[in-house]
Amino acid sequence: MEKEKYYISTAIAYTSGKPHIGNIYEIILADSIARYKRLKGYDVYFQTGTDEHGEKIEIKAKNVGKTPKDFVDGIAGEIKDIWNLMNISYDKFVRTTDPIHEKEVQKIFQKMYDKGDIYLGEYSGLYCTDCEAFWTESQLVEGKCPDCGRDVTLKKEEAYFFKLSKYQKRLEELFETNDTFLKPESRRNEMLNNFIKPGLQDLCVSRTSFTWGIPVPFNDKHVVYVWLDALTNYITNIGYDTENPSDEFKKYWPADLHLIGKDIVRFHSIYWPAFLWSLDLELPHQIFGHPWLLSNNDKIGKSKGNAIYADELANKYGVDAVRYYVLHEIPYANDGNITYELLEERYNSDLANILGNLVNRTLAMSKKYFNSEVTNPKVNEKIDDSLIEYANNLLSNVDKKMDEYKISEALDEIFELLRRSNKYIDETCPWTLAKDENQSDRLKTVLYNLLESIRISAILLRPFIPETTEKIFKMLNTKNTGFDTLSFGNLETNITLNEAEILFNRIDNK
Ligand code: ME8
Repeated sequence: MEKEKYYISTAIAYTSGKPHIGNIYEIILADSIARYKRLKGYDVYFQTGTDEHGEKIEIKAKNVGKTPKDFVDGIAGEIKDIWNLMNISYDKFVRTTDPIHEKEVQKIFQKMYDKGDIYLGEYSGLYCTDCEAFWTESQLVEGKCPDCGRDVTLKKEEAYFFKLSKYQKRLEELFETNDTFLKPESRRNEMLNNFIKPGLQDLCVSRTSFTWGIPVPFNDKHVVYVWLDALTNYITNIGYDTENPSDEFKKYWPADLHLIGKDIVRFHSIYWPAFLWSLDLELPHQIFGHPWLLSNNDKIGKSKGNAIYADELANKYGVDAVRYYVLHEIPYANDGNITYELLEERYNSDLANILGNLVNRTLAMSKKYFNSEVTNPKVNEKIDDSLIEYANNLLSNVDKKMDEYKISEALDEIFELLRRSNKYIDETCPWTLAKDENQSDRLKTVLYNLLESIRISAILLRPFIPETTEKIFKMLNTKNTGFDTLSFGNLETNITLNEAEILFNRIDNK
Protein backbone atom coordinates (compact mmCIF):
# COMPACT_ATOMS: atom_id res chain seq x y z
CA MET A 1 0.00 0.00 0.00
CA GLU A 2 1.29 3.44 -0.86
CA LYS A 3 2.21 5.52 2.15
CA GLU A 4 0.30 8.68 2.85
CA LYS A 5 2.45 11.76 2.20
CA TYR A 6 3.28 14.40 4.77
CA TYR A 7 4.99 17.63 3.72
CA ILE A 8 6.36 19.74 6.55
CA SER A 9 8.40 22.91 6.18
CA THR A 10 10.09 25.42 8.46
CA ALA A 11 10.58 29.10 7.80
CA ILE A 12 13.71 29.68 5.78
CA ALA A 13 16.23 31.48 7.98
CA TYR A 14 17.69 34.84 7.02
CA THR A 15 21.35 34.56 6.19
CA SER A 16 22.09 37.74 8.06
CA GLY A 17 24.05 36.07 10.85
CA LYS A 18 24.65 32.90 12.79
CA PRO A 19 21.33 31.52 14.11
CA HIS A 20 20.82 31.62 17.87
CA ILE A 21 19.06 29.03 20.01
CA GLY A 22 15.70 30.73 19.38
CA ASN A 23 15.94 30.16 15.61
CA ILE A 24 17.03 26.61 16.29
CA TYR A 25 14.01 25.83 18.41
CA GLU A 26 11.87 25.84 15.27
CA ILE A 27 14.03 23.40 13.34
CA ILE A 28 14.20 21.01 16.29
CA LEU A 29 10.43 21.18 16.66
CA ALA A 30 9.96 20.48 12.95
CA ASP A 31 12.47 17.65 13.07
CA SER A 32 10.64 15.93 15.92
CA ILE A 33 7.34 16.17 14.09
CA ALA A 34 8.93 14.86 10.88
CA ARG A 35 10.57 11.96 12.70
CA TYR A 36 7.34 11.18 14.54
CA LYS A 37 5.37 11.09 11.30
CA ARG A 38 7.96 8.84 9.67
CA LEU A 39 7.66 6.43 12.58
CA LYS A 40 3.90 6.56 12.14
CA GLY A 41 4.43 5.33 8.61
CA TYR A 42 4.04 8.50 6.54
CA ASP A 43 6.06 9.29 3.46
CA VAL A 44 7.53 12.48 4.91
CA TYR A 45 9.06 15.32 2.96
CA PHE A 46 10.76 17.79 5.29
CA GLN A 47 12.03 21.04 3.78
CA THR A 48 14.09 23.80 5.35
CA GLY A 49 16.66 26.29 4.14
CA THR A 50 17.76 29.88 3.90
CA ASP A 51 16.30 33.21 2.82
CA GLU A 52 19.17 35.06 1.21
CA HIS A 53 18.02 38.17 -0.65
CA GLY A 54 17.12 41.66 0.47
CA GLU A 55 18.46 45.01 1.49
CA LYS A 56 19.42 43.98 5.00
CA ILE A 57 21.72 41.26 3.69
CA GLU A 58 23.13 43.56 0.99
CA ILE A 59 24.08 46.07 3.70
CA LYS A 60 25.56 43.44 6.01
CA ALA A 61 27.71 42.04 3.22
CA LYS A 62 28.96 45.50 2.33
CA ASN A 63 29.84 46.19 5.94
CA VAL A 64 32.18 43.21 6.03
CA GLY A 65 33.60 43.91 2.56
CA LYS A 66 32.06 40.90 0.83
CA THR A 67 29.83 40.45 -2.19
CA PRO A 68 26.31 39.48 -1.12
CA LYS A 69 26.74 36.04 -2.69
CA ASP A 70 30.00 35.34 -0.83
CA PHE A 71 28.42 36.56 2.34
CA VAL A 72 25.31 34.35 2.08
CA ASP A 73 27.36 31.34 0.98
CA GLY A 74 29.28 31.60 4.24
CA ILE A 75 26.25 31.98 6.49
CA ALA A 76 24.14 29.39 4.66
CA GLY A 77 27.02 26.94 5.17
CA GLU A 78 27.14 27.79 8.85
CA ILE A 79 23.38 27.32 9.23
CA LYS A 80 23.49 23.97 7.47
CA ASP A 81 26.35 22.84 9.73
CA ILE A 82 24.33 23.71 12.82
CA TRP A 83 21.24 21.91 11.46
CA ASN A 84 23.43 18.86 10.85
CA LEU A 85 25.03 19.09 14.26
CA MET A 86 21.56 19.14 15.84
CA ASN A 87 20.63 15.95 13.94
CA ILE A 88 17.99 17.57 11.76
CA SER A 89 16.64 14.97 9.36
CA TYR A 90 15.60 17.37 6.60
CA ASP A 91 15.02 15.97 3.13
CA LYS A 92 15.96 19.17 1.34
CA PHE A 93 17.88 22.27 2.35
CA VAL A 94 16.86 25.02 -0.05
CA ARG A 95 18.39 28.42 -0.73
CA THR A 96 16.61 31.32 -2.38
CA THR A 97 19.75 31.93 -4.45
CA ASP A 98 19.39 28.48 -6.04
CA PRO A 99 19.01 29.10 -9.81
CA ILE A 100 15.99 26.83 -10.01
CA HIS A 101 14.17 28.94 -7.43
CA GLU A 102 15.22 32.28 -8.93
CA LYS A 103 14.01 31.26 -12.37
CA GLU A 104 10.67 30.07 -11.11
CA VAL A 105 10.07 33.20 -9.01
CA GLN A 106 10.40 35.21 -12.21
CA LYS A 107 7.86 33.01 -13.94
CA ILE A 108 5.51 33.33 -11.00
CA PHE A 109 5.83 37.13 -11.06
CA GLN A 110 5.12 37.10 -14.80
CA LYS A 111 2.11 34.87 -14.38
CA MET A 112 0.60 37.12 -11.71
CA TYR A 113 1.29 40.16 -13.89
CA ASP A 114 -0.28 38.58 -16.97
CA LYS A 115 -3.30 37.72 -14.91
CA GLY A 116 -3.69 41.34 -13.80
CA ASP A 117 -2.93 40.57 -10.15
CA ILE A 118 0.28 42.63 -10.30
CA TYR A 119 0.32 46.22 -11.61
CA LEU A 120 2.76 49.16 -11.67
CA GLY A 121 2.21 52.02 -9.22
CA GLU A 122 4.06 54.27 -6.81
CA TYR A 123 4.77 53.56 -3.24
CA SER A 124 5.19 56.07 -0.52
CA GLY A 125 5.28 54.78 2.97
CA LEU A 126 6.99 54.14 6.24
CA TYR A 127 9.55 51.42 5.80
CA CYS A 128 11.39 49.20 8.25
CA THR A 129 14.67 48.08 6.69
CA ASP A 130 15.15 45.31 9.19
CA CYS A 131 11.80 43.66 8.59
CA GLU A 132 11.70 44.68 4.93
CA ALA A 133 8.16 45.84 5.48
CA PHE A 134 6.14 48.95 4.81
CA TRP A 135 3.77 50.11 7.53
CA THR A 136 0.91 52.56 7.73
CA GLU A 137 0.96 55.29 10.35
CA SER A 138 -1.75 53.52 12.36
CA GLN A 139 0.16 50.26 12.45
CA LEU A 140 3.22 51.79 14.13
CA VAL A 141 3.69 51.30 17.84
CA GLU A 142 4.92 54.50 19.46
CA GLY A 143 6.15 55.60 16.07
CA LYS A 144 8.29 52.48 15.61
CA CYS A 145 8.04 49.27 13.61
CA PRO A 146 5.36 47.12 15.31
CA ASP A 147 7.37 43.94 14.69
CA CYS A 148 10.89 44.82 15.78
CA GLY A 149 10.54 48.20 17.48
CA ARG A 150 13.13 49.86 15.29
CA ASP A 151 12.85 53.24 13.54
CA VAL A 152 10.99 53.45 10.25
CA THR A 153 11.85 55.86 7.42
CA LEU A 154 9.67 57.57 4.81
CA LYS A 155 10.25 55.98 1.43
CA LYS A 156 8.87 56.74 -2.04
CA GLU A 157 9.43 54.59 -5.10
CA GLU A 158 7.92 53.29 -8.31
CA ALA A 159 6.79 49.80 -7.52
CA TYR A 160 4.74 46.86 -8.59
CA PHE A 161 1.74 46.01 -6.47
CA PHE A 162 -0.04 42.77 -5.83
CA LYS A 163 -3.83 43.06 -5.65
CA LEU A 164 -4.20 41.79 -2.12
CA SER A 165 -7.47 43.72 -1.77
CA LYS A 166 -8.99 41.46 -4.41
CA TYR A 167 -8.63 38.51 -2.02
CA GLN A 168 -10.07 40.26 1.03
CA LYS A 169 -13.42 38.44 0.95
CA ARG A 170 -11.88 35.07 0.30
CA LEU A 171 -9.48 35.54 3.20
CA GLU A 172 -12.27 36.56 5.53
CA GLU A 173 -14.18 33.48 4.51
CA LEU A 174 -11.15 31.28 5.02
CA PHE A 175 -10.56 32.57 8.53
CA GLU A 176 -14.21 32.44 9.46
CA THR A 177 -14.96 28.97 8.18
CA ASN A 178 -11.73 27.03 8.60
CA ASP A 179 -10.66 26.67 12.19
CA THR A 180 -7.70 24.40 11.52
CA PHE A 181 -5.87 26.47 8.89
CA LEU A 182 -4.04 28.63 11.40
CA LYS A 183 -3.08 27.47 14.88
CA PRO A 184 -3.00 28.34 17.74
CA GLU A 185 -6.48 29.80 17.88
CA SER A 186 -5.23 33.09 19.38
CA ARG A 187 -3.24 33.82 16.20
CA ARG A 188 -6.28 33.21 14.04
CA ASN A 189 -8.29 35.78 15.97
CA GLU A 190 -5.43 38.25 15.83
CA MET A 191 -5.09 37.97 12.05
CA LEU A 192 -8.79 38.18 11.38
CA ASN A 193 -9.57 41.07 13.70
CA ASN A 194 -6.39 43.13 13.49
CA PHE A 195 -5.40 42.70 9.88
CA ILE A 196 -8.05 41.26 7.60
CA LYS A 197 -11.25 42.86 8.86
CA PRO A 198 -9.88 46.43 9.00
CA GLY A 199 -9.25 46.09 5.22
CA LEU A 200 -6.32 44.85 3.19
CA GLN A 201 -4.34 47.24 1.01
CA ASP A 202 -2.54 46.12 -2.10
CA LEU A 203 0.91 44.87 -1.38
CA CYS A 204 4.09 46.36 -2.75
CA VAL A 205 5.96 43.46 -4.35
CA SER A 206 9.02 45.04 -5.94
CA ARG A 207 11.87 47.32 -4.88
CA THR A 208 14.18 49.66 -6.77
CA SER A 209 16.27 50.93 -3.88
CA PHE A 210 18.71 48.01 -3.87
CA THR A 211 19.80 45.27 -6.25
CA TRP A 212 20.38 42.11 -4.19
CA GLY A 213 17.27 40.23 -5.24
CA ILE A 214 15.62 38.47 -8.14
CA PRO A 215 15.08 40.89 -11.04
CA VAL A 216 11.51 41.46 -12.20
CA PRO A 217 11.56 39.61 -15.55
CA PHE A 218 10.19 42.44 -17.66
CA ASN A 219 11.71 45.41 -15.81
CA ASP A 220 15.15 44.85 -14.37
CA LYS A 221 15.23 48.14 -12.48
CA HIS A 222 13.11 46.25 -9.97
CA VAL A 223 13.85 43.27 -7.77
CA VAL A 224 11.11 41.03 -6.43
CA TYR A 225 9.96 41.80 -2.88
CA VAL A 226 11.76 39.47 -0.53
CA TRP A 227 8.59 37.94 0.93
CA LEU A 228 7.21 36.97 -2.48
CA ASP A 229 10.62 35.47 -3.21
CA ALA A 230 10.81 33.72 0.17
CA LEU A 231 7.28 32.34 0.48
CA THR A 232 7.35 30.70 -2.93
CA ASN A 233 10.26 28.52 -1.74
CA TYR A 234 7.62 26.12 -0.49
CA ILE A 235 6.52 25.32 -4.05
CA THR A 236 9.51 26.07 -6.30
CA ASN A 237 11.67 23.51 -4.56
CA ILE A 238 9.28 20.64 -5.02
CA GLY A 239 9.03 21.25 -8.75
CA TYR A 240 6.28 23.81 -9.15
CA ASP A 241 6.32 25.37 -12.58
CA THR A 242 3.78 27.83 -13.94
CA GLU A 243 3.43 25.73 -17.09
CA ASN A 244 4.47 22.25 -16.22
CA PRO A 245 4.52 21.29 -12.54
CA SER A 246 6.47 18.12 -11.75
CA ASP A 247 5.11 14.83 -10.45
CA GLU A 248 6.84 15.55 -7.16
CA PHE A 249 4.87 18.76 -6.88
CA LYS A 250 1.62 17.00 -7.65
CA LYS A 251 2.41 14.43 -5.02
CA TYR A 252 3.48 16.68 -2.13
CA TRP A 253 1.54 19.90 -2.62
CA PRO A 254 -0.42 21.16 -0.72
CA ALA A 255 1.94 21.12 2.23
CA ASP A 256 0.55 19.58 5.37
CA LEU A 257 2.25 21.94 7.77
CA HIS A 258 4.15 25.20 7.54
CA LEU A 259 5.85 25.56 10.88
CA ILE A 260 6.80 29.17 11.56
CA GLY A 261 7.34 31.62 14.40
CA LYS A 262 4.66 33.94 15.73
CA ASP A 263 6.28 37.04 14.17
CA ILE A 264 5.75 35.89 10.59
CA VAL A 265 2.22 34.55 10.85
CA ARG A 266 0.86 37.54 8.94
CA PHE A 267 3.00 36.81 5.89
CA HIS A 268 2.08 33.14 5.89
CA SER A 269 -1.60 33.32 6.67
CA ILE A 270 -2.57 36.40 4.64
CA TYR A 271 -0.09 37.04 1.82
CA TRP A 272 0.71 33.42 1.09
CA PRO A 273 -2.89 32.23 0.57
CA ALA A 274 -3.51 35.21 -1.72
CA PHE A 275 -0.38 34.41 -3.77
CA LEU A 276 -1.45 30.79 -4.06
CA TRP A 277 -4.98 31.71 -5.14
CA SER A 278 -3.48 33.99 -7.73
CA LEU A 279 -1.59 30.97 -9.10
CA ASP A 280 -4.73 28.82 -8.85
CA LEU A 281 -3.07 26.55 -6.34
CA GLU A 282 -4.44 24.89 -3.24
CA LEU A 283 -3.58 26.25 0.20
CA PRO A 284 -1.39 24.42 2.69
CA HIS A 285 -3.45 22.39 5.14
CA GLN A 286 -2.12 24.10 8.21
CA ILE A 287 0.09 26.85 9.53
CA PHE A 288 1.35 26.66 13.07
CA GLY A 289 2.78 29.85 14.56
CA HIS A 290 4.90 28.71 17.46
CA PRO A 291 5.83 30.91 20.42
CA TRP A 292 9.34 32.17 21.02
CA LEU A 293 12.21 31.16 23.17
CA LEU A 294 13.46 33.97 25.40
CA SER A 295 16.86 34.26 26.98
CA ASN A 296 16.54 35.04 30.65
CA ASN A 297 12.97 36.18 29.90
CA ASP A 298 14.13 38.73 27.35
CA LYS A 299 13.98 38.73 23.55
CA ILE A 300 17.15 37.16 22.17
CA GLY A 301 19.31 39.62 20.29
CA LYS A 302 22.94 39.85 19.41
CA SER A 303 23.01 43.51 20.25
CA LYS A 304 21.58 42.72 23.67
CA GLY A 305 24.45 40.38 24.33
CA ASN A 306 22.12 37.64 25.55
CA ALA A 307 22.31 35.39 22.52
CA ILE A 308 22.89 31.74 23.32
CA TYR A 309 24.07 29.47 20.51
CA ALA A 310 23.04 25.88 19.96
CA ASP A 311 26.51 24.64 19.03
CA GLU A 312 27.97 25.99 22.27
CA LEU A 313 25.21 24.33 24.27
CA ALA A 314 25.55 21.08 22.32
CA ASN A 315 29.31 20.96 22.93
CA LYS A 316 28.75 21.45 26.62
CA TYR A 317 25.68 19.30 27.30
CA GLY A 318 25.23 17.11 24.21
CA VAL A 319 22.85 17.49 21.29
CA ASP A 320 19.98 15.58 22.84
CA ALA A 321 20.04 17.61 26.04
CA VAL A 322 19.57 20.77 23.98
CA ARG A 323 16.83 19.19 21.89
CA TYR A 324 15.05 17.95 24.99
CA TYR A 325 15.29 21.28 26.74
CA VAL A 326 13.86 23.44 23.99
CA LEU A 327 11.11 20.96 23.18
CA HIS A 328 10.14 20.57 26.79
CA GLU A 329 10.40 24.18 27.84
CA ILE A 330 8.29 25.85 25.20
CA PRO A 331 4.63 25.46 25.90
CA TYR A 332 2.06 25.41 23.14
CA ALA A 333 1.15 29.08 22.99
CA ASN A 334 3.35 30.99 25.43
CA ASP A 335 6.97 31.92 25.13
CA GLY A 336 9.54 29.71 26.83
CA ASN A 337 12.72 30.68 28.60
CA ILE A 338 16.31 29.51 28.51
CA THR A 339 19.29 30.12 30.75
CA TYR A 340 22.25 27.90 31.45
CA GLU A 341 20.97 27.32 35.00
CA LEU A 342 17.50 26.26 33.84
CA LEU A 343 18.97 23.92 31.26
CA GLU A 344 21.22 22.32 33.87
CA GLU A 345 18.35 21.89 36.30
CA ARG A 346 16.16 20.23 33.68
CA TYR A 347 19.07 18.09 32.52
CA ASN A 348 19.67 16.78 36.02
CA SER A 349 16.05 16.30 37.00
CA ASP A 350 14.77 14.62 33.84
CA LEU A 351 17.60 13.27 31.74
CA ALA A 352 20.07 12.24 34.43
CA ASN A 353 17.78 11.37 37.35
CA ILE A 354 14.69 9.95 35.69
CA LEU A 355 15.85 8.50 32.37
CA GLY A 356 19.56 7.87 32.88
CA ASN A 357 19.16 6.52 36.36
CA LEU A 358 16.37 4.11 35.46
CA VAL A 359 18.34 2.64 32.59
CA ASN A 360 21.43 2.27 34.72
CA ARG A 361 19.77 0.76 37.74
CA THR A 362 17.82 -1.71 35.64
CA LEU A 363 20.78 -2.85 33.59
CA ALA A 364 23.00 -3.08 36.65
CA MET A 365 20.45 -5.31 38.42
CA SER A 366 20.01 -7.50 35.34
CA LYS A 367 23.75 -7.98 35.20
CA LYS A 368 24.14 -8.63 38.89
CA TYR A 369 21.27 -11.10 39.27
CA PHE A 370 21.06 -12.80 35.86
CA ASN A 371 24.26 -12.08 33.95
CA SER A 372 22.32 -9.65 31.74
CA GLU A 373 20.10 -12.39 30.38
CA VAL A 374 16.52 -11.42 29.63
CA THR A 375 13.73 -13.87 30.36
CA ASN A 376 10.13 -13.50 31.29
CA PRO A 377 8.59 -16.34 33.27
CA LYS A 378 5.48 -14.13 33.62
CA VAL A 379 5.13 -14.31 37.37
CA ASN A 380 2.96 -11.22 37.45
CA GLU A 381 1.51 -9.49 40.44
CA LYS A 382 -1.24 -6.93 40.79
CA ILE A 383 1.23 -4.11 41.12
CA ASP A 384 2.40 -4.71 37.53
CA ASP A 385 -1.01 -4.00 36.04
CA SER A 386 -1.03 -0.23 36.20
CA LEU A 387 2.51 0.02 34.79
CA ILE A 388 1.62 -2.25 31.87
CA GLU A 389 -1.66 -0.51 31.26
CA TYR A 390 0.02 2.90 31.24
CA ALA A 391 2.63 1.67 28.78
CA ASN A 392 0.01 0.13 26.50
CA ASN A 393 -1.96 3.38 26.35
CA LEU A 394 1.05 5.57 25.86
CA LEU A 395 1.09 5.71 22.05
CA SER A 396 -2.50 6.84 21.87
CA ASN A 397 -1.94 9.48 24.54
CA VAL A 398 1.21 10.77 22.90
CA ASP A 399 -0.55 10.76 19.54
CA LYS A 400 -3.23 13.11 20.83
CA LYS A 401 -0.64 15.59 22.07
CA MET A 402 1.38 15.38 18.87
CA ASP A 403 -1.67 16.05 16.73
CA GLU A 404 -2.07 19.34 18.54
CA TYR A 405 1.69 20.10 18.51
CA LYS A 406 1.74 19.96 22.30
CA ILE A 407 5.21 18.51 22.28
CA SER A 408 6.06 19.42 25.82
CA GLU A 409 3.00 17.53 27.06
CA ALA A 410 3.83 14.56 24.83
CA LEU A 411 7.25 14.40 26.48
CA ASP A 412 5.64 14.55 29.91
CA GLU A 413 3.42 11.59 29.03
CA ILE A 414 6.49 9.54 28.11
CA PHE A 415 8.49 10.64 31.12
CA GLU A 416 5.58 9.63 33.31
CA LEU A 417 6.23 6.01 32.28
CA LEU A 418 9.86 6.43 33.29
CA ARG A 419 8.81 7.97 36.61
CA ARG A 420 6.40 5.12 37.25
CA SER A 421 9.13 2.64 36.43
CA ASN A 422 11.46 4.20 38.97
CA LYS A 423 8.66 3.98 41.49
CA TYR A 424 8.04 0.35 40.50
CA ILE A 425 11.63 -0.42 41.49
CA ASP A 426 11.05 1.09 44.91
CA GLU A 427 7.81 -0.83 45.31
CA THR A 428 8.98 -4.23 44.12
CA CYS A 429 12.37 -4.05 45.86
CA PRO A 430 14.34 -6.34 43.52
CA TRP A 431 17.23 -6.46 46.04
CA THR A 432 14.90 -8.16 48.55
CA LEU A 433 13.55 -10.59 45.96
CA ALA A 434 17.14 -11.46 45.08
CA LYS A 435 17.74 -12.75 48.58
CA ASP A 436 15.05 -15.41 48.25
CA GLU A 437 15.70 -18.17 45.71
CA ASN A 438 11.98 -18.96 45.48
CA GLN A 439 11.42 -15.50 44.14
CA SER A 440 13.84 -15.85 41.26
CA ASP A 441 11.11 -16.03 38.61
CA ARG A 442 9.31 -13.07 40.10
CA LEU A 443 12.56 -11.11 40.02
CA LYS A 444 13.02 -12.02 36.36
CA THR A 445 9.54 -10.75 35.60
CA VAL A 446 10.11 -7.52 37.50
CA LEU A 447 13.27 -6.84 35.53
CA TYR A 448 11.56 -7.78 32.29
CA ASN A 449 8.77 -5.30 33.02
CA LEU A 450 11.33 -2.60 33.68
CA LEU A 451 13.32 -3.31 30.55
CA GLU A 452 10.12 -3.38 28.55
CA SER A 453 9.03 -0.02 29.96
CA ILE A 454 12.41 1.39 29.01
CA ARG A 455 12.10 -0.01 25.48
CA ILE A 456 8.62 1.44 25.03
CA SER A 457 9.66 4.84 26.36
CA ALA A 458 12.71 4.82 24.11
CA ILE A 459 10.65 4.07 21.01
CA LEU A 460 8.41 7.00 21.74
CA LEU A 461 11.38 9.22 22.55
CA ARG A 462 13.06 8.47 19.22
CA PRO A 463 11.74 11.58 17.43
CA PHE A 464 12.96 13.88 20.19
CA ILE A 465 16.30 12.51 21.38
CA PRO A 466 17.35 10.15 18.60
CA GLU A 467 20.99 9.63 19.60
CA THR A 468 20.10 8.64 23.14
CA THR A 469 17.42 6.21 22.11
CA GLU A 470 19.84 4.51 19.70
CA LYS A 471 22.18 3.99 22.65
CA ILE A 472 19.33 2.53 24.70
CA PHE A 473 18.36 0.09 21.94
CA LYS A 474 21.94 -1.00 21.70
CA MET A 475 22.13 -1.63 25.45
CA LEU A 476 18.84 -3.55 25.33
CA ASN A 477 20.11 -5.49 22.33
CA THR A 478 16.64 -5.28 20.81
CA LYS A 479 15.50 -5.10 17.22
CA ASN A 480 11.98 -4.13 18.16
CA THR A 481 12.24 -0.37 17.90
CA GLY A 482 9.32 0.57 15.64
CA PHE A 483 5.90 1.92 16.55
CA ASP A 484 4.42 -1.42 15.45
CA THR A 485 6.18 -3.09 18.39
CA LEU A 486 4.80 -0.80 21.05
CA SER A 487 2.51 -3.22 22.81
CA PHE A 488 3.88 -4.52 26.11
CA GLY A 489 5.68 -7.82 25.83
CA ASN A 490 7.51 -7.29 22.56
CA LEU A 491 10.97 -7.15 24.09
CA GLU A 492 12.70 -10.33 22.94
CA THR A 493 13.42 -12.94 25.62
CA ASN A 494 16.55 -15.08 25.70
CA ILE A 495 18.67 -12.16 24.63
CA THR A 496 21.65 -10.81 26.53
CA LEU A 497 21.87 -7.14 27.32
CA ASN A 498 24.95 -5.19 26.29
CA GLU A 499 27.17 -3.25 28.66
CA ALA A 500 25.44 -0.27 30.20
CA GLU A 501 26.86 3.15 29.46
CA ILE A 502 26.10 6.37 31.26
CA LEU A 503 23.58 8.33 29.17
CA PHE A 504 23.66 11.63 31.03
CA ASN A 505 26.28 12.45 33.62
CA ARG A 506 24.83 14.58 36.38
CA ILE A 507 26.00 18.17 36.22
CA ASP A 508 27.35 19.55 39.44
CA ASN A 509 25.80 23.01 39.53
CA LYS A 510 28.37 24.22 41.98
O1 ME8 B 1 11.68 35.37 9.50
N1 ME8 B 1 12.36 31.76 19.38
O2 ME8 B 1 13.74 34.45 9.07
P1 ME8 B 1 14.42 34.52 10.53
C1 ME8 B 1 11.72 30.96 18.51
N2 ME8 B 1 13.40 34.67 6.52
N3 ME8 B 1 11.71 31.15 17.18
C2 ME8 B 1 12.37 32.22 16.72
C3 ME8 B 1 13.07 33.10 17.56
C4 ME8 B 1 13.04 32.83 18.96
N4 ME8 B 1 13.66 33.59 19.84
N5 ME8 B 1 13.63 34.05 16.78
C5 ME8 B 1 13.29 33.76 15.51
C6 ME8 B 1 12.52 34.94 8.74
N6 ME8 B 1 12.54 32.67 15.47
C7 ME8 B 1 12.22 34.84 7.26
C8 ME8 B 1 11.26 33.69 7.03
S1 ME8 B 1 9.79 32.07 5.52
C9 ME8 B 1 9.19 32.07 3.96
C10 ME8 B 1 10.82 33.48 5.62
C11 ME8 B 1 11.94 32.03 14.28
O3 ME8 B 1 15.78 33.96 10.33
C12 ME8 B 1 11.13 33.00 13.45
O4 ME8 B 1 9.87 33.17 14.04
O5 ME8 B 1 14.29 35.86 11.12
C13 ME8 B 1 11.10 32.30 12.12
O6 ME8 B 1 10.02 31.39 12.05
C14 ME8 B 1 12.43 31.55 12.08
O7 ME8 B 1 12.97 31.61 13.41
C15 ME8 B 1 13.43 32.17 11.12
O8 ME8 B 1 13.56 33.54 11.43
